[in-house]
Amino acid sequence: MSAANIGPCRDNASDAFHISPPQIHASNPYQQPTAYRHDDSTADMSSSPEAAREPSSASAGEAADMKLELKKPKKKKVLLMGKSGSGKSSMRSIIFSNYIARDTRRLGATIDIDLSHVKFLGNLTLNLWDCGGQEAFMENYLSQQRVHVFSHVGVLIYVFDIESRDVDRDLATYVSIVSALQQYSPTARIYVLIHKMDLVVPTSREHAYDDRVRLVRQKTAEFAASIGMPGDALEITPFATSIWDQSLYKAWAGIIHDLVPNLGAIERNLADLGRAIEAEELLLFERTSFLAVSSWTSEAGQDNPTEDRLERMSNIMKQFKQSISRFTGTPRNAEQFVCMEHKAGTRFSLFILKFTTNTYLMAVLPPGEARFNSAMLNCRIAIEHFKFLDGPSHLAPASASQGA
Ligand SMILES: Nc1nc2c(ncn2[C@@H]2O[C@H](COP(=O)(O)OP(=O)(O)O)[C@@H](O)[C@H]2O)c(=O)[nH]1
Ligand SMILES: [Mg+2]
Repeated sequence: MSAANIGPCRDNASDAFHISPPQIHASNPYQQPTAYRHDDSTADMSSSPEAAREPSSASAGEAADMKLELKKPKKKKVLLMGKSGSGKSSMRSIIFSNYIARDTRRLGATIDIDLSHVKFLGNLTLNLWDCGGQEAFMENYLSQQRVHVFSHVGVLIYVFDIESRDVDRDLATYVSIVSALQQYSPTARIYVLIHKMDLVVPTSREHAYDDRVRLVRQKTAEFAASIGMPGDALEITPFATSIWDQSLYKAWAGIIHDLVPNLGAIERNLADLGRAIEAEELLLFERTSFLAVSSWTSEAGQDNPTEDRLERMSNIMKQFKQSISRFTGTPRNAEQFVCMEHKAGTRFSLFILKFTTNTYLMAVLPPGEARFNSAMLNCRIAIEHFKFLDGPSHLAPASASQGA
């Protein structure tokens, strides 16, 4: 595990992971538990004088909008398309079903459309349409099933195999798919994954990726022009991916990040918590996929030179969950640990805590036992205020307790 990449560079003392049962520290030598204030007006506010002193960062109108947004469960239809064998089912299985990369070799070809519903946080459900990419299926989606497949789409994820021999044909199919999408779901976002990048020699990767993205952009612009749209009207978001490294997590976390309905509220609350516990970084992971939903970094934390540490962490934790599953016999999607602590001597410390029903929280802290204990205690206190992440039903108890 390369956890040494997390946190600022300090010396290399005792790096050892250990899993601990949940502990509540009765005494807190560092500071009094900061009564953590959550700025959603729908939740029971802290009654501390500190919380009363500080004005809410969101205006009243903003809070009302957020309240409305939190109550609205969101369903998103996600089309996963691309040629057969390009790696669609592999990535879906790794991200959402906790497969490891080498297990995907045993996946059979997808016949027609494989539908799955993934509950992602409390009020976001992804309806994933993994569309088998054999030509006969593709023709069918574009003709008989056109309305059924391309209506009400929130996101299209189109996967290109970088090693494909027939690039022109791939691009022609892609344009037909984009055309159908434009007809029935013109507001859908388009993500393009240039996949299996591990198969390209490292020195040529950047060039191969740039070249393929340029071609995809060119075809997209040509299509837009052909239907009388301005050349840049159809935006695509490209990612280079491989199931063999953390690039897959970067792409999917990016996609999910754009879909999470109450991101503004999550980010504000995470920043408040980060400042309260004097953390260098906070990461909020979704429980089963371990995708980073949101993060906050302090000024000192921004000096961290490891730019891909979020997705590295997702990858490390997924591998770790795999190992626990293998050695303990627990199911892959089970909740396998409650708290993990890592103290890297005088460099940094971190913990990963089971947070709300759907999330884990990772806090990276400057070294120091007292600071660590205090932060852990404060994060446990904050759980109550983050329950809004679990969806609309979790707003009720807080409001009810006010009336009780
Ligand atoms: N080298 C490499 N192989 C991959 C990658 N992703 C998927 N594969 C392999 O490609 C094959 C086809 O994958 P699959 O997910 O069934 O493709 P699909 O038809 O698009 O669903 C499987 O043997 C996977 O192990 C990748 O990133 N790199
Ligand atoms: Mg498949």
